[in-house]
Amino acid sequence: MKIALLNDTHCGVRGDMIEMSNYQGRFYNEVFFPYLDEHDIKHIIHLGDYFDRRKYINFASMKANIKHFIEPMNERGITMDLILGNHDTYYKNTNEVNSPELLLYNQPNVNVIQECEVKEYDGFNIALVPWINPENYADAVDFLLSANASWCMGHFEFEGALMMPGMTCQHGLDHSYVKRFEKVLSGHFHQKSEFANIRYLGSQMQFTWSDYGDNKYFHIFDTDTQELSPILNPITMFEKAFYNDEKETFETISNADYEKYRGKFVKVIVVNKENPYWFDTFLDKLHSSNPLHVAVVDDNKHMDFYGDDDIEDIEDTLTILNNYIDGLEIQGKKKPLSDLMTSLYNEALDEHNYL
Ligand SMILES: [Mn+2]
Repeated sequence: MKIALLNDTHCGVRGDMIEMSNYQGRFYNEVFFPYLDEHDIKHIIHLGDYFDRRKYINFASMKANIKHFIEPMNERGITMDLILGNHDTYYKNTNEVNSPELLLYNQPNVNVIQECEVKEYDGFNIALVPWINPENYADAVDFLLSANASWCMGHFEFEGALMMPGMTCQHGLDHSYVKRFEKVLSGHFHQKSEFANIRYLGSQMQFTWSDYGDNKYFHIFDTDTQELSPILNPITMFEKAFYNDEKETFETISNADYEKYRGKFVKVIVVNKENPYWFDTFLDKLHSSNPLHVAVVDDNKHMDFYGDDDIEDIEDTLTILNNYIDGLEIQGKKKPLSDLMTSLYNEALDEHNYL
């Protein structure tokens, strides 16, 4: 049988932001359920973090989730095993109080996995492991070392796994506890990655700037062939617009396609801004497409605050960078390098806006 895998869908994400629940709805409605319909898939395993906030949810998010996910699932006769993730549990040291059990108890098609168990899917055994905490740690390790299954799915924090680009998890479960499995699939970290026999599937949707540029997938697991197929979610929430009017004319700026920014978080990264009027036109056009949020990242604008002769010899970071590049012996490559450094620098300035 074919099973659809979801993980880290985080109902209520970004402080129950309504635009985010609309985005989640678009994923279910335009991408996920049409695929399940087309391939006649009737079962889902969710690898944890169904809800976003550990202690509460806003009624509008809950209602939207029922409309966007639970009702379409029920209408199709689809069932779901829902493994608890860390965001689904109220306390950090036990899974005893958890939102899926409390909020989805009246959903007959949803089976909440609160304890480790081996479940058989059409003759194929899969070990299902909810979030490991101090209370269930010993039992979970026993289970991992003895479960009668070759594949394991859960919500794991493994030491050495990739948390986000460039950052590795320094604590967590030793992955030698799961080495006897052929494959371990996990939710938790939203960036997809693979190490040893462990595969972090990555989230299906973009929730923060850390997800920018990261292709998001849900997965189909075939119990007959043990084949795992990623299916792309093409809908994004985070876009960057690199502004460089050296490469443009007023016409190309006026006639560019701004529709792709509609309803999204947009970062405008200024590489080169020679003509203020053109830049204003660019921003007007961008805003007319109704983006959700626009941040302009432009270090050049700080220059406007100076102009005072007293501080004339203080060099800003970009000037230092550009002077350095200027001194390099790389004929003909200085300009593209300088543009790249400016764009990276401006982007880095804004990185604390992560999350
Ligand atoms: Mn998560």
